[in-house]
Amino acid sequence: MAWFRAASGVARLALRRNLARTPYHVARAGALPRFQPARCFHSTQLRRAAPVPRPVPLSRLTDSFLDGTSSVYLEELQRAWEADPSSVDESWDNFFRNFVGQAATSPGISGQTIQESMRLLLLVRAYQVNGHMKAKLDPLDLEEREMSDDLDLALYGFTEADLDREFFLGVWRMSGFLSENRPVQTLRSILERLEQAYCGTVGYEYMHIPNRDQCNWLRERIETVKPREYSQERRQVILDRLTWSTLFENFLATKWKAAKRFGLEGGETLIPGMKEMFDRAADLGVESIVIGMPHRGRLNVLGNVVRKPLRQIFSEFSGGTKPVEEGEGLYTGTGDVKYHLGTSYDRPTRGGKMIHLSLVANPSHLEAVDPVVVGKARAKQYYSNDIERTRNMGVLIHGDGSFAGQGVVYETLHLSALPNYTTGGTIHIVVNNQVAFTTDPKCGRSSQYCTDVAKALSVPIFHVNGDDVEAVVHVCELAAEWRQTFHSDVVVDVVCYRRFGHNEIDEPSFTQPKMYRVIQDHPSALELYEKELLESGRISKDDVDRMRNKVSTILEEEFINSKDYVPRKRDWLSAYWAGFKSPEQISRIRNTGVKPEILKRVGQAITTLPENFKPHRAIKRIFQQRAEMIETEEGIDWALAEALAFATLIVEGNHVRLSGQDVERGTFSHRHAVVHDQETGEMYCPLDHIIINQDEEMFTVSNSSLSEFGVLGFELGYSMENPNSLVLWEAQFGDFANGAQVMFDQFLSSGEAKWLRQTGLAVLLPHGYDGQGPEHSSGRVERFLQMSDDNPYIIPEMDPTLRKQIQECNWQVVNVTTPANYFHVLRRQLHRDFRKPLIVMSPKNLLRHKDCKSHLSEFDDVLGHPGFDKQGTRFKRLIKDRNDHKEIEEGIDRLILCSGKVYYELDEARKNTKRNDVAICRVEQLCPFPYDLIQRELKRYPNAEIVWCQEEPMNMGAYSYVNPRIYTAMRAISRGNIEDIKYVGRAPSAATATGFLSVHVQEQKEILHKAMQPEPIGFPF
Ligand SMILES: Cc1ncc(C[n+]2csc(CCOP(=O)(O)OP(=O)(O)O)c2C)c(N)n1
Ligand SMILES: [Mg+2]
Repeated sequence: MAWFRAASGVARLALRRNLARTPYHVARAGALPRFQPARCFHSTQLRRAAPVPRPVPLSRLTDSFLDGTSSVYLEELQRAWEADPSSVDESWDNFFRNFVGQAATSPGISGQTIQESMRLLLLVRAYQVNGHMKAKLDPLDLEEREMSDDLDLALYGFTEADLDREFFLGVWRMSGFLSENRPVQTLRSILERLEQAYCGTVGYEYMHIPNRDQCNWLRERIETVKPREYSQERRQVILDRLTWSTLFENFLATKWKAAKRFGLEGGETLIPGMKEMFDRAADLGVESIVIGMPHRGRLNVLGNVVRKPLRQIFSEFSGGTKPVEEGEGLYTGTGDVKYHLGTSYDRPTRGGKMIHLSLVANPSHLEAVDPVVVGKARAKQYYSNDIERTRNMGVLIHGDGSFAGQGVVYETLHLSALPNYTTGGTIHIVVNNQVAFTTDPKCGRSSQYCTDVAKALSVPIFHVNGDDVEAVVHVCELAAEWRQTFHSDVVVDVVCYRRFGHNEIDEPSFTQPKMYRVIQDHPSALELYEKELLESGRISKDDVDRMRNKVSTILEEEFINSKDYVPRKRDWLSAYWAGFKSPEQISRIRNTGVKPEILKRVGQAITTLPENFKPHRAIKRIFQQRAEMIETEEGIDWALAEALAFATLIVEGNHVRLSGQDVERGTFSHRHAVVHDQETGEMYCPLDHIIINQDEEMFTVSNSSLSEFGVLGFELGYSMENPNSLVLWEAQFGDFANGAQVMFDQFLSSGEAKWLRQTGLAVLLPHGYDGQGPEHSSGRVERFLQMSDDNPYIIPEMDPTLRKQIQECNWQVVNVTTPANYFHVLRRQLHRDFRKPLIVMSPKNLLRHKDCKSHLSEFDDVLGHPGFDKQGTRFKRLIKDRNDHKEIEEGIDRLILCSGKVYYELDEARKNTKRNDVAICRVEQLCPFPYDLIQRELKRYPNAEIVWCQEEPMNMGAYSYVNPRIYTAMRAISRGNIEDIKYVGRAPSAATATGFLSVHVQEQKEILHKAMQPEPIGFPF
């Protein structure tokens, strides 16, 4: 086999050099005219002089090519083969059969030089790498791109005169073209094969994938001997699906001429492509697909792929009707435009299986739904025990502009292979209509393809001409096969066009006149396919007409039925959510205390490390201290309280998942949810060992990639799948959450109102002023409060048994100050019959604060214990003053209302100043506002000056939120007016905090000083 080795060694070297060249589009920029339609592979005009080859006839090849002894070996092998062809390896059999047999009669081969052999290999390789550059991808044929001269024969020293010479390509250990048993071919036929495989209506990009098996797998499918051929039956199905796709848009266009629908015209082959992809995926074991997509063609996908009833789509198109009253519990929310709505259906596949499809609702913000879909797919895998990740998958549809432009695309792609985020591959389909609103690709991206961002992953990208429906179907199927085989992402780039404007009332010729002149006369993909099938006699005109008539008739019927369509009660909660309450149905408030024996038992589990485990010395001490806290029941700190909340939820059968940057250890080195053996590096997660045979993923804590948008979106999607889970995302520092602002604005704060979907996602945002500068102090609580939808001037029903305040509010914002209260607020997320997002301004220095400790009795449900209120042990929305004040305390001169860690500083200052006439109450739940408890405290201190104290500047923090609400509470009990609410805190500021520690210290001192000053505080401060 030395011949093989030697030859492939030389070739590898040459290839590596070839591949290492600077990318042509960079290296050659400026050297060539900008748009050179260099599509001519038969060119005899050499653009660049090729090095003159020094011919060495193959027949004379001896030791210079084969190493020393191998020529002898070859002769022996040949003799053996002549005696018995089966006595040698199959590849040698091929070699001798083709090469030796013909050598005598074929002057072409005998003249083949080593250099030519090498160059031929390079040529084949060049097609594999760059063939896509020459593929006929643009249906409009307007595409102007630089052609790689790698595909120019002249570069390899060949001329037209060589085209009919026969060449021996070799039998290589590589799938596809180079492995075939037909090594002797004319150069013309070699080129034809390469052109057919790589330069047709599909352009394959896969040579950036380093995995040899994966490349071989693709080559086997790309470099096939026979061109792709669908059966008559398949063609009928494809035509039928394309007819549905096309006539659906036509129908909408005629019925609602001026309505925005972001039609798919120009990209109609997406529908047959998707359907065939799903059918193929179902054949290969996929049972459920989560789909995310933007506006373009969404209605078509809803109707034709997901099979949302057409009458419902048409009814919504006509303005829709709000669901009719059907007894208690009807909640319609604020609704959303038709092209944002999600839905889910079970639909049969061509192969006779059923597949569950859910299209996730999404906002206008392009690509924001990407991580949500992936997170939801991952959750489906967890709940269905889909260990191989082959039964549930995510499919994302993108626009060309947004795929290239939006950073969240990259953030999502980069989750794809992370152990705690992978879904075994997302299939991406880009509806590449070569324009984004009014912007041309050349102004919208710096890369050659809109899909180039995906090359950051080692995944294949299939570019396909959207006018060739069979090619679209082919690559869609191939994508499904790839995903099911290699469990990784894959991209299908459907190069199409947009027949009309960005929406139906836009005029595209204002900005793309040339393109639209061509589009005007361009036949639809359906017309092209019908023509092709008619001309080849594969289908009759009658069949075509029958198909069109059938579709038109059904569309008409559904349109008529849409007029009487009455939406059903609610289309929102999937199977897992049965019994969960809408904001209009009362959910009983439950206690969150836990039996003491359970607390003890789980407490021991989470503080015990395996016997032979060797943790870091400091960690060992921390675990010892935690064990003591459980043992003595005293001094439970933040991290242990959190672990107790997680552990008790797990004992109750819930799934707990915490993700974010560095959450395993904790940014502030406080959590240590995963401990590392200092000798072996082994990891141990105590919370994985709460119950016997605990499922590995039941508790998941995972450091994430350094992405806020992507990871928060992922967790949001994850949380929406099943209510029996506490899903948490923690920001490194609270302010970094603004990198995920779209998630807060468009999903978390408004998703239930717009789309009737609930989530109990908890978001932990480290917050607090401790002199770390402007970027690590504030979690920007004001932003979350500003987005809260509770009315500042109306006190809702506050009776404990009738209270729906939280249900009616869009989310909860808390700033908790005790470990026990943190424990209860986390547990409360699941101990209710509805789900609501929870924003927690979480502490930093309270993690180790000497006074920020709780007694175990505050966690339990024992009557008479300190946590036990009138109703039992629950999260305290407000913590009254530490002093054991009676129902009325007339001697208190000042009531300070505050939230968060400033409480401890105020308390300290009160002690230092001996201001026993000052009461300090902690508003632990800012939103929705605890009117009842505020009023209780106002009544308790009838003579007190009312002060809101915060560390944040006046234009930040909770001040703007609480001010009108405190006033509303006061007004309801006839207690003063808005000017009676005094402000103590930092002055308005552009930056959240000073960068100078000394200034911080001074400011903090002043706040405390003012809060305790003996003289009354002026208005407003
Ligand atoms: C994040 C974001 N920025 C801007 C917009 C406004 N906008 C809506 S559609 C669109 C063009 C999208 O182009 P492309 O992704 O190519 O999709 P197409 O409409 O061509 O299908 C723009 C800029 C948006 N919806 N979302
Ligand atoms: Mg576009």
